[in-house]
Amino acid sequence: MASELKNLSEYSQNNITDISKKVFGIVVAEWNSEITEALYNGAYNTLIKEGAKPENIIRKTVPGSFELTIGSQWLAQKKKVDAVIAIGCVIQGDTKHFDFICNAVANGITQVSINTNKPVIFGVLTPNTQQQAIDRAGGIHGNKGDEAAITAIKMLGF
Ligand code: DLZ
Repeated sequence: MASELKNLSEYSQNNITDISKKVFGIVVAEWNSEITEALYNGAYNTLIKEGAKPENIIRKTVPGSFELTIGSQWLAQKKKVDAVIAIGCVIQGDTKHFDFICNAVANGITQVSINTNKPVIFGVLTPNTQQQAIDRAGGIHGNKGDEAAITAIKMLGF
């Protein structure tokens, strides 16, 4: 059971929440865009598959993962938005940038979620290598964008 919960990409809906009237914000970081676009496509397609309307999915793009916090806040503050998904990919490098960015976005979107009282989902990959990112953006470990979308839906059914 625990291992099943490690990967929601195979998740198939039979329990939930009608999301046909729910509005989703997705904020996407441009850094490592080949990865973040794959994550975005996974999240978008999963929301559509589960019943969201295309016109109810609002996408915004920010330069890097560090900016996901303010991007999430701008979306979450919109009255009509029910949940936000923050998508980024921070790859470990030789400097401390990785730690600063990862900590900032994890803490930042947590604060946005608490302050706006809306789910803000952490769809940020923090791999050691590009290959680990590819493996999680539609590769052998599924697509974490799908999982972020399912997490948002589950939170709306809370
Ligand atoms: C500067 C930087 C670096 C080194 N690496 C990444 C990364 O791997 N992933 C990512 O999303 N963004 C990175 N950035 C950019 C920062 O998130 C941010 O956009 C800049 O520091 C400007 O605030």
